[in-house]
Amino acid sequence: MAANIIEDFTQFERAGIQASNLCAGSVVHTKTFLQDNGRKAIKKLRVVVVGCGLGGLAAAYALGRAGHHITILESSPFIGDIGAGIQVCPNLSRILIRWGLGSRLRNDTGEVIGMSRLEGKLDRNHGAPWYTLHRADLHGMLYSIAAPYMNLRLNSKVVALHTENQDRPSVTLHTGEVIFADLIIGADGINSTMRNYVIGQKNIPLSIPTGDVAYRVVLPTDTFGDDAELKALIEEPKITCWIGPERHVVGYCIRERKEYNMVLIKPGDGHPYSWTAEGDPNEMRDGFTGWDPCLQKLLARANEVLESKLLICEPLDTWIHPSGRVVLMGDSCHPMLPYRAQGSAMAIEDAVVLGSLFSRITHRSQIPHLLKAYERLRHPRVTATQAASAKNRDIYHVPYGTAEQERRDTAMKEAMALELSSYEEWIRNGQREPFRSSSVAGNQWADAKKNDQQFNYDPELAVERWWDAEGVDIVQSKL
Ligand SMILES: Cc1cc2nc3c(=O)[nH]c(=O)nc-3n(C[C@H](O)[C@H](O)[C@H](O)COP(=O)(O)OP(=O)(O)OC[C@H]3O[C@@H](n4cnc5c(N)ncnc54)[C@H](O)[C@@H]3O)c2cc1C
Ligand SMILES: *[C@@H]1O[C@H](CO)[C@@H](O)[C@H](O)[C@H]1NC(C)=O
Ligand SMILES: *[C@@H]1O[C@H](CO)[C@@H](O)[C@H](O)[C@H]1NC(C)=O
Ligand SMILES: *[C@H]1O[C@H](CO)[C@@H](O)[C@H](O)[C@H]1NC(C)=O
Repeated sequence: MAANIIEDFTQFERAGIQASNLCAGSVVHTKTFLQDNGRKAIKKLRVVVVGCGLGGLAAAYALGRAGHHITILESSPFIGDIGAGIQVCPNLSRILIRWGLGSRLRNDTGEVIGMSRLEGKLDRNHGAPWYTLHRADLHGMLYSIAAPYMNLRLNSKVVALHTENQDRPSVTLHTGEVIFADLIIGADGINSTMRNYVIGQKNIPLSIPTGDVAYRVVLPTDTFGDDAELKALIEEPKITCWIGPERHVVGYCIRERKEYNMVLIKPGDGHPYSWTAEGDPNEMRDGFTGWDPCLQKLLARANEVLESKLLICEPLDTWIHPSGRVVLMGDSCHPMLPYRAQGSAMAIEDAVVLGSLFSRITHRSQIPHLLKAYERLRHPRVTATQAASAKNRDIYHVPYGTAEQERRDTAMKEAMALELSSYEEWIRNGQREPFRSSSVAGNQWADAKKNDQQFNYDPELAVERWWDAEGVDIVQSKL
């Protein structure tokens, strides 16, 4: 199977256009590769991107390729090896492959997930594989493609936004330096400064706590020694999920299986807004006593853990500053609970849509209209994804010994059986399973309709549709 995937995706990259046609019977996208067609904007803008995270880098690449002049302002003094594992779902891997990162995802750092339920099937149905990798490695890949298009300024913390002069908004750095632009993009993550300015200083809606804390652990797999149970976790590519009342754990390999990454979620407090704060390994272990002995063995090996408080906000009414020249993307405007592995995908999709829209600009007066289109195209999808992520929390965390638990477990087993049988069917026929909206409520991952919605969305195609329907007129009438 693995060999097939690799072959398919070499072909996928080479074939370039019509990538999704590789998956027989899947939604066929004929107009892919819009960015790769190399459309350059007629009006070149000076764009300031605040924040050099995954979303900011993706925006620098997408907008830079479209011909705009990009400056990224990043508060951190260095770009380093921070964070832990991250999942790259089909919708995101499709974008990254399109951006020429397929071979690096494959042979450098990415770990194709071939769990029987996902292997082949996702690949076929959604036209792109599922990877797990270290956030720093994904960041490094995006950096390498964005570098030619951007002026990155580290140690540049943005402390204020000014929009008095509507055509020339500016940001002020901690040093007092003022930087002007035609368009400013807030990609400054969950503890966003730009958000305060865009939606109004007083209103910080991120204060809804979920009551959960997340721990992140990365274990070198050479510490697994000869333990057969632990080695089984890493022998085949897979994502393992342990679920129980009010808590769950997700584990998978990264970095050519040299590291095993785990995210553990339980009730608790944790450090708000931080990806780097350390937690107490014993406190973490205490939350999982009596669980699967295999998990206990893993946790016993954890000397260092990262800890953060899980936060979510109500969907913001708007992501656009009233001036129409400043906009938010990624975690700054739609942080995700990590229950459906979509935070990075949503940020990078935002970037694709911005890049594709702004490759069509012919006059500066069109900026507010294109930002409105961006919001209209992205807001419903992102809001639905936030809700699906939150729903997984309810499904995973039901109390033991309740009717709810029984229902969930039965549903999950049925879903698993269904998945396995349709997988076998697919192998037999070499075809996509018939589209089926699963009646199974237990496992959103096994719900064909939900997976289709989540993973078949193509942000460039969404822009193309909008452009054909109304974009052309709006933009032309503003000439
Ligand atoms: C250090 C770090 C580690 C992470 N680790 C993980 C992980 O292990 N697993 C996971 O699922 N997600 C992790 N995330 C979050 C994940 O990257 C995001 O959820 C997702 O990719 C959305 O990306 P984003 O670009 O919107 O925000 P982020 O990736 O969070 O990037 C925001 C960037 O803006 C910078 N910034 C913030 N404020 C300012 C300011 N005022 N001026 C200038 N720059 C500013 C930050 O330093 C950061 O580089 C991490 C984020 C960070 C910053
Ligand atoms: C992939 O691996 C091969 C062999 O190790 C190496 O030569 C090549 O440079 C790698 N490709 C990328 C894009 O990293
Ligand atoms: C969040 O941002 C504020 C303002 O820049 C800063 O004072 C605070 O330390 C940040 N919090 C974290 C956890 O980084
Ligand atoms: C990626 O997954 C998210 C989450 O479901 C979904 O909303 C999005 O449409 C997907 N993107 C693609 C390109 O499939």
